[in-house]
Amino acid sequence: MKSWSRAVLVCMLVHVIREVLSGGHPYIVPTVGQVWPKPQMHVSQTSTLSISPDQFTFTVTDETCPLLQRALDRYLAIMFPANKLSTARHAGRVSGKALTSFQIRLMAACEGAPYLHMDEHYEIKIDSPDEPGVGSIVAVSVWGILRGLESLSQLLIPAGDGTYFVYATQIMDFPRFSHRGFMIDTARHFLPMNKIKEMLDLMSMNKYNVLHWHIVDDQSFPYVSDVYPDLSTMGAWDSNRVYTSADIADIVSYATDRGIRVIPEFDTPGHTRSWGDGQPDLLTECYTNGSPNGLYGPIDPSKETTYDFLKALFTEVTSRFPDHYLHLGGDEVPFACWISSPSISEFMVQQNITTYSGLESYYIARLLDIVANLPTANGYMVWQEVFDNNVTLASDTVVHIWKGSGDDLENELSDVTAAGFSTLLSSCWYLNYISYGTDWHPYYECDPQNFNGTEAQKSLVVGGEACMWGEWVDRTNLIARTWPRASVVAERLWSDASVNSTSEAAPRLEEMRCRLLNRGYDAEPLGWGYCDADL
Ligand code: CP6
Repeated sequence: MKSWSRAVLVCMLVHVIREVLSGGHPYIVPTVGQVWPKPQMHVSQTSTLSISPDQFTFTVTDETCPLLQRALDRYLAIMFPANKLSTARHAGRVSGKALTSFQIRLMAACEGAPYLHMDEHYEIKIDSPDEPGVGSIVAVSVWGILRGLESLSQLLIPAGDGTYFVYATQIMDFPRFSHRGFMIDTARHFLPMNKIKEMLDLMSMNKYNVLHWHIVDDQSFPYVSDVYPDLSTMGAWDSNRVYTSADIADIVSYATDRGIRVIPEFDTPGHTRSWGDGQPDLLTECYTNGSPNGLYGPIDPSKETTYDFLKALFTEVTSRFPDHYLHLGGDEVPFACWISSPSISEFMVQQNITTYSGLESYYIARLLDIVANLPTANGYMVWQEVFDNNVTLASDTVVHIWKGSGDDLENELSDVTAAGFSTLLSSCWYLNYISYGTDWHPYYECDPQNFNGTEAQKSLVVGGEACMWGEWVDRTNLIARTWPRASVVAERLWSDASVNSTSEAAPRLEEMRCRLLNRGYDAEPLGWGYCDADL
């Protein structure tokens, strides 16, 4: 503790000196060697060890885990980038004894795919009193090892001469929430495969563990279906802007290697305009003055063929996306077209359905029944409207909250969890909204467990998702608009609830942003300043 407080004092002194030297243009000075998101416990000593890339090796207790072997190769390249001498401000530092061997201790059998509530605990010890001169990561699961490797990579500080140094360190870490998601939208604009992979790389660097892939919507249908090929031949922007089954397998395996689940969203019955091009009888025909007006509304819930179609489509979808969960959407269903349709009115009379939200519920209930009974025994996530409309939901359903703020939001969290459902928060993390100046403080200050409820209710909050809706976002601005703003959400979802001070986080976030830049990603600046890789 004594050495720790000395380190803080030194930091403060450096800060003051820099402010004076910068002639009245103070900026937030990045920290050095801090881990983002902040670990549950991180103690470092003032003593350092030196690392020479050509003498550094990982030794592994479990040689039978290919996913782990691939992760080690990946992290060696991240930790020691070839041909890249840092212009580090830490150059010339005298390092201590050499750290040459780093032990990776996986304590249980290697798992093949990530899942909700997987174990992500890990411990890092570097030159600890009980093991002097040695470095290790210990975890029960390979997912914990992955998180530990990311943290380790962030501890290395370039010495400027091609070697690195690291403080003697102990970290004990685990996530606060088990669903830490990021939503991409490939319907408003197509996103090329390499951008999605770049997002997955950045997500793993921020310990995100779910890619929510809002793959289709009103504007385009880039998912290539073998059972209904016309959906994409007619509904995609064009034949190049599609995701084949091979593309999906590629994304899923790339994500799996990084401990990231892939949850596709096929949003119905609204948001389906593009589905209608390739599946002519699927959508409701809208009427004006008693005759069809050429426009189409939500999926037509009155036709049996609709449900046959959904069963075949979702059988295929769940065979391509191995995660237990599928996102079924269910948001923003407009009623005007249903109201205009004589055949819908007739169907409602027959079925004794008296309201349009009742009709929506009828559709969703049938969809949920289909999905729950697929060969893959799937679970599902839905947007909050489905819960708000009192649709009967399976007990493992995750209700995704995207609307509201203040009391409305707190009441929704409280109602959903009181009903016994797991829930996920996005309302405060719509990163597609931008504004001039610092905008990350509200993201950092939004806490998914900030509502009136019992401990049991709070524990039903499985996490949250930052969303990047794609109306004004394509491959040109996706990365910079997302990062480092999504890093802020990542820390809220990983670190302890008490880690909530924006002023304490700011210098660490600057370091994280510089780190992402150093690693070759175009993360946007947080304010004025400079950093190694901005030349
Ligand atoms: N698309 C779909 C959208 C949105 C939603 N669903 C959306 C709504 C409001 C805002 C941003 C996005 N574009 N399918 C709502 C979940 Cl502000």
